[in-house]
Amino acid sequence: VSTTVLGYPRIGPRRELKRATESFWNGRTSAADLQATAKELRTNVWTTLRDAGIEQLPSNTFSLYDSVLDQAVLVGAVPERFAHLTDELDRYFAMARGVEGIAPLEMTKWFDTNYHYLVPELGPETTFAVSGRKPFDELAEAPGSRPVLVGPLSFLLLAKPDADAPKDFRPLDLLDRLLPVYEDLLAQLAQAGAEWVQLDEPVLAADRSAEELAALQATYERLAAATQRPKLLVANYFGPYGQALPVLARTGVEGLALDLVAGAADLDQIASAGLGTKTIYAGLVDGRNVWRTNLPEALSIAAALLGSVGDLVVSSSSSLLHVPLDLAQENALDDALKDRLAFAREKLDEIVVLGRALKEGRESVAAALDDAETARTRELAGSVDNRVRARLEALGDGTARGPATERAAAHHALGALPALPTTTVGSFPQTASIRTARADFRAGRIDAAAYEQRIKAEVDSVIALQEELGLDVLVHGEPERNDMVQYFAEQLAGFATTEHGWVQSYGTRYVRPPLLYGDVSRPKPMTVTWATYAQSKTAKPVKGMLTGPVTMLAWSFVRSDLPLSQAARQVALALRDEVHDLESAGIRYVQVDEPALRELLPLHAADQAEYLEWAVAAFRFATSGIADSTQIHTHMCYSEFGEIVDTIGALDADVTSVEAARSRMELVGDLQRAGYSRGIGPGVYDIHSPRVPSAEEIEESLRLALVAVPADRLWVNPDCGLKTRTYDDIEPALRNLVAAARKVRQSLPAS
Ligand code: THG
Ligand code: ZN
Repeated sequence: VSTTVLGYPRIGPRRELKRATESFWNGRTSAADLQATAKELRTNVWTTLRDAGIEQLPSNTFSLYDSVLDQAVLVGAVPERFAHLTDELDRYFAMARGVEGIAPLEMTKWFDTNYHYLVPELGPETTFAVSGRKPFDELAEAPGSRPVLVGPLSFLLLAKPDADAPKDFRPLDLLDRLLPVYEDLLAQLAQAGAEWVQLDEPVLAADRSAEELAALQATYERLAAATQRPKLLVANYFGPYGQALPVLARTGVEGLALDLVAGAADLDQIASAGLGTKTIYAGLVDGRNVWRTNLPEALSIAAALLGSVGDLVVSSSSSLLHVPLDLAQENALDDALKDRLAFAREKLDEIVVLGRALKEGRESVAAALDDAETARTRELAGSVDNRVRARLEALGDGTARGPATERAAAHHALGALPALPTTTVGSFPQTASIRTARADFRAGRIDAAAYEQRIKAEVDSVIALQEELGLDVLVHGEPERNDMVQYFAEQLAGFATTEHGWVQSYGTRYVRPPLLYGDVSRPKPMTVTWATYAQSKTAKPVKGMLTGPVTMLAWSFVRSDLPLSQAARQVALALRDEVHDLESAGIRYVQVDEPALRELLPLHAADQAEYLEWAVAAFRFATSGIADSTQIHTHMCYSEFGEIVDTIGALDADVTSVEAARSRMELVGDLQRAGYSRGIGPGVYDIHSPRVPSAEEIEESLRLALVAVPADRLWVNPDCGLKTRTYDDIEPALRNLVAAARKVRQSLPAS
């Protein structure tokens, strides 16, 4: 019996990696400075793990940007357009972020987490060869450690065909070309002294075809047959192995890591899977959530496993990358809540306790087990709020609105809008002066009144700009919000927020997910003051802006003692009250964004219908109980709509704005074919690019959209919020957007 983790946060206790990387990008520091900080951060991690008593250290879990990108570079999968960049580090960051005239690799969600990876681009021309020294250098820095690589199957299945690949090309076709490079890597790592290598294969947590399972078997039979290699640990996480477990059991790999939190279903097949000679890395401590482990229960599971496996290593369920670093840094959290939490550092202690209990007997750690049990059962103020539960009960289903046609008629009767109304998705640029004001306020350099004045001045100018541009439905611009989820969590009971609980989202961008620990309620209105202030400055209608229940959950750490569906209903109730209050205050348009609706979609197709049912119900619960004439808008910002086209209709919003610019309005037709019959605002330009679209391009997009959707349902808007842009980009772009809408409007047949 031994102890390990599958990976550890690399960002540093005070986001040192972010600062070092961004200052290198800005040219303020050198590559050597960045590498020195990186090395120091790695050393600190290994020291922390060792000092905590973790026996097997992972290496190569550090990354300057992303581990999938690291793996692409390591096997030489560098697309042609970057080949002329000779400096390794410059090329690496060019692949991550692009450079003048060269687009970066695409970035996409890492399974159902809030982490994003860079998508390798492969084609029939791609050749592979071990390149660079990263895992070898880290192994030299941490002798005796276990290098972690993305496994060959996951690498190929997470990649996409490059732009020149023929239609029938699939990255998996390259398996036979890739495996010799892994054999080479294994040989070199063995030579460098690695006893074990960890090959991450999280794609096994999703549904896999028979062909893919056959590829899995072939891959690991072949790698296991290599003459010179370390012992192989295959690590799947975020779900059970399912059918992949017996497949791998038959190969010669020495170790398998199991996620016994998200993949506890595998426990049923461990005894029969033929693991009697394998080392099982038991992922008993949750790598994805922040609650203390139920140690007595974890210990029983581990003890039961001992009989059916060759050896046992107590581990985290996944890399700890997805949780904040250290609870000890949090000074403002309530003690009783803190007592329930374990961040990455505290999870190490849990793993060590479990390891000791297995080696030296339960009695050796009796005090720690008792303490965990007491903390778990001690009452936590606010975790049950009977008023919330009674209100939910009394409201029942509560998702009904009037028929959509009547709502459209009621709204039309207000006569407020022209055909093809123009609007924006909500946020306006967060200027340096807003950020300064927020920082000054936090640091106590300005008081609440002065801060409010600054924000009001910003709203004034955002409203004035929209009036001058001639937009039809205005927004207040959200200057008071940093991160939307953080903003609402700070105001809702049942949520707590952290000071330093940063988690990497992508590259140098991090988020601080709030902690949803108790029943959720809204002590007072959250957005009404800003919405009505903005409305008081204009005769045009102002749209209220809220974040939907599913997104609030997806981007928070959610309590584990209540089903997600019920937590979602509680958040939805608070939002429903907010929508009602906005309506009472005269706000006739309320947008409830669900950018993360697809993010929580279960990895297994069989679980998806149930999820979508409660997710849709929560959204509808939040947006009903209001007048027919009040318009509900929603916004979603990702391009892979395939799986959820039907869901967009089921949300029953009056208007949905979506990303469509990059796919040339194809989505409009897709939605129409799926029977979607409400208002639609296909984003007419891509805000993620600083390029200003011409009025002619936007006009062409609108005409394309009008082929699929009647004019009385078409809205005109950019494809996402404008928070990350500058006024220099957005002013001319919005001017062209309004001009294009007017032009198309004039050419419509009179109704
Ligand atoms: N909020 C939250 N989660 C998210 C997003 C979000 N997950 C998906 C997607 N959007 C990720 N995108 C980003 C984009 C920008 C930043 C983080 C995630 C970002 N972060 C600031 C930084 O790292 O400097 C810190 C922001 C802050 O002060 O809160 O810029 O929008 N929850
Ligand atoms: Zn968006």
